[in-house]
Amino acid sequence: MIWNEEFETLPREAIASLQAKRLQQTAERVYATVPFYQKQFDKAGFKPDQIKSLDDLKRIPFTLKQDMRDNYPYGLFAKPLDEIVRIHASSGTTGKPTVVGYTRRDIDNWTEMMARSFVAAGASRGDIIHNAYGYGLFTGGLGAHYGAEAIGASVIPMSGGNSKKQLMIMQDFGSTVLTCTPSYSLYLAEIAAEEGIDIRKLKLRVGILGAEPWTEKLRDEIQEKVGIKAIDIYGLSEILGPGVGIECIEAQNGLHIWEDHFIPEIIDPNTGDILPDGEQGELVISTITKEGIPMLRYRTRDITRIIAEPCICGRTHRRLARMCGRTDDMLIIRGVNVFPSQIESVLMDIEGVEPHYVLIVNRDGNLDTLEVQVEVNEQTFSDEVKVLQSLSRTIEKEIKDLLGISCRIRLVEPKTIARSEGKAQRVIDNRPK
Ligand code: DLL
Repeated sequence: MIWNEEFETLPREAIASLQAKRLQQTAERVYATVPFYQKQFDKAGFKPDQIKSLDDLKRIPFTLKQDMRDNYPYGLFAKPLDEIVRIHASSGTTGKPTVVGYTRRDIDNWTEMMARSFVAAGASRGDIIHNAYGYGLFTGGLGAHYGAEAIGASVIPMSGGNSKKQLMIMQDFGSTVLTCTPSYSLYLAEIAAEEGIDIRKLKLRVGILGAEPWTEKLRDEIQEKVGIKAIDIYGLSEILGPGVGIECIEAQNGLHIWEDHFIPEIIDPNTGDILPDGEQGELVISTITKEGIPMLRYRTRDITRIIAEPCICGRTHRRLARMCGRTDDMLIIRGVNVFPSQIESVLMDIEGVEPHYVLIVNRDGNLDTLEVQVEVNEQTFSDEVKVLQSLSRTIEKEIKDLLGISCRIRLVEPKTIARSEGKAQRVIDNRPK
């Protein structure tokens, strides 16, 4: 099923010409209304009316998270506040949040994109959507909520937290679709088991999971433990919130990015050079319909690649491969680049190991050290020391083989690593900045 047949299956040439037209309109608008963009264009030495084709996009300078911080809170808004009907913010790890504003039309477009996303993930009218993304400044809760209503499904606005109650509602109300972070879906499965509920036997059919990096292996684990089809959904507040891209249930391979609203590019994060389709690098997104806070060439810091090949589902919008992490989550350990997702893949391949881990980085003298704390299941934990030692050695060796770095493995008891109701924290970096 496709929500908006006309736009989701537009021929590629039609997408390109729509993008060029909308890009030019956006550039004209931000030049006229946002001093930051005016300066950016002037610095680059050209005027928005010189944007004639998509090829001219590369002349526009990048916009960075720092630019949002420098213009806190409303400096990048392209509309006066009396046209802004909603404000969201992302907390960020340091300092002030990043603030975004939506006009009425922005909310309508977001709702449309989330409606497309739900349908792509196999949801429809008649579904009972259990929305456990947080409601509040975070975009997940309300973003998913509006889209779910738009397709005519019944939404349960659970928000995060209170996991036992979540399970009771799920059971009693007959929830069929779960929306939350991948890590929280596993946590719910764990609480269900403690409560003596077989979560696999509930009516849940699909999970629309995102807001944090996860691996293909974790997907297998979730599908198995929660008994659902797990669909990856991507988004970020600076650009929209959830629904920038989603996997279709037919292929479960790559996230269609709604190209009538966004233009994706992949760049080399070190040089800023644009990379061809298929090559991995940092995702840069330009919004071409947003009114409240349009973003031109926003550097997302998310690492992915563009899949340009047509998809079996019939949608013509290109796909982004599963995000493999963020440039700022990449750990450099003794000169080696390490993404937490690489370690996750290793761990998930090993028998007896649970999908709960944390990476702890320290500096010992001049040397970076990495400790991988990972939970093992009950049975393994009660095994003899010999067995545990051998398991540690296996993990250490697999990581060394894959990444070329030595690390210390600490196997911990089940349920000792902190669970999260939202985004999981997988890295603790204690090195001096
Ligand atoms: O996480 C929006 C969202 C809500 C997306 C619900 C999906 C579902 P922020 O809090 O601004 O917005 O965080 C955005 O989260 O730049 C990525 O680094 C990460 N992220 C989001 N979705 C995925 C995903 C929401 N599917 C940041 N895979 C982004 C990997 C993801 N990382």
